[in-house]
Amino acid sequence: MVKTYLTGFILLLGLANARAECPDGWTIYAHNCYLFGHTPYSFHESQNFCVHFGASLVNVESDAENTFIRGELMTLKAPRHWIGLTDEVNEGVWALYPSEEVATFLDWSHDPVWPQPNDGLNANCVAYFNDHDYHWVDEPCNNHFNPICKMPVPVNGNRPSVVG
Ligand SMILES: [Ca+2]
Repeated sequence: MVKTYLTGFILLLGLANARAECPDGWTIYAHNCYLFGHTPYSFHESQNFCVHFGASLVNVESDAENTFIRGELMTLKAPRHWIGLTDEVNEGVWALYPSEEVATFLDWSHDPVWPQPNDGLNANCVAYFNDHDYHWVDEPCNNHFNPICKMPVPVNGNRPSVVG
């Protein structure tokens, strides 16, 4: 009897976990899944890469989320990664991509030699740079960096929620 309950409990735990899981290779943080791409693409190719998975280039929306991403990049010793932020539409107005909402959180590099953003009309897309302590740098959108994709944790609607 006890064993039956225990088995049921473990099964229930397994299903509960399955309901809040990211696909293999993705990292969960605060109800979202993140993919740190290993292949460099242009900014727009990076967005296509993310859309292929039902995701989008990451919109970094808070200090906490930024701290999470920077920690992951430092752990991975990753080089340079695009995020979903651009001033392609209005130079100097940094908007989330693709929504075009003006960003309320920014984390430009305060590098003493190359403070960011610093390239005006030549650089309309934004990336984390390892050589800027994983803060943000404006870059030409055709440069090739790895994508960071973000999507809500998938809901497994076809799985039973409770096991009797
Ligand atoms: Ca610009």
